[in-house]
Amino acid sequence: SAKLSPEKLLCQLRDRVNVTMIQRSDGPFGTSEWQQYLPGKSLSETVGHLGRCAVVSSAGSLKSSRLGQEIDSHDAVLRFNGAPVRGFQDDVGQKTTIRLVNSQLVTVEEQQFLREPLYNTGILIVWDPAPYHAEIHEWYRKPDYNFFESYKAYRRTHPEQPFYILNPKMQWQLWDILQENSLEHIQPNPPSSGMLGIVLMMTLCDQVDVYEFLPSKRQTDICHYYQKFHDHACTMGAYHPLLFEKNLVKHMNQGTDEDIYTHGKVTLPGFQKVHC
Ligand code: NCC
Repeated sequence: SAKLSPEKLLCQLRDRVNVTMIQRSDGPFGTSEWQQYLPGKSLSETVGHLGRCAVVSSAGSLKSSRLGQEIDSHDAVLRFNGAPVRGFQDDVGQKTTIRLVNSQLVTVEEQQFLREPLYNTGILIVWDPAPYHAEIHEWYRKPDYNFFESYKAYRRTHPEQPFYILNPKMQWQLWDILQENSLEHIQPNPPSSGMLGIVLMMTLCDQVDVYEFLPSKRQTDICHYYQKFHDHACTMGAYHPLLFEKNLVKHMNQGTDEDIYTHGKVTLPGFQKVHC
């Protein structure tokens, strides 16, 4: 159902989605208080140039996949929210280079977030479902979840660990492209952490292998590989426009359908490798 050719779509994503982290120069974050909390180095300075990267969805279909070694063979691995590695290495690997978490987790599950060692590995990035194309001051006054105090508390206890705040304009630039390339009207909710993470890694890496975002032959109603909870909506979407995200990613896949079926694997080029 996508309207643009895969090549044009990649160019649109590269040219219109500005993946940036909140910096000192961003309006309300220019205070001397925020200076102490925001990381001094930019994300690209922190990670450097990355070759092959893996994005690991949290889907139940990762269970018994035995993809761990393949995932760990990448230069960098992105994981989401509370997705664990301990006890699941055979299926999901053990390397965590970046962990993308939503503001709900940082706020509602604050005590776990501040205490669990799971979060102490790699670079953390938090994102918040800001209102559609809201101006940064407006968002700062009224974030979806007020995670700022929890962010500061985490930074005080882990000052050496890089921890960024995703600039929320990115998610709506991405949503606009999702909408333009879908025949149906999409609910105005931001893309899932999974889709945001895929585009984030396309800005940092030469190649991005995404695991179990498009479900393999192991597709299941079990929501997460680390829980017993069943919910069809985890894979197909309810709040997030997941089905549209998955169609878009399928359209840009440079790997084979066989790789999707056996490994749940999609291969996307990094934006630096895209010629427009
Ligand atoms: O479930 P969640 O996502 O943490 O999963 C991370 C990303 O993996 C992809 N996924 C997951 C399960 C599945 N069966 N298929 C998939 O493709 C999706 O791309 C998903 O984004 C989120 O996007 O942040 C989300 O977060 C959870 C929850 O807030 C966190 O896990 C923290 O506890 C949301 N669940 C609830 O609010 C109950 C979920 O809707 C979206």
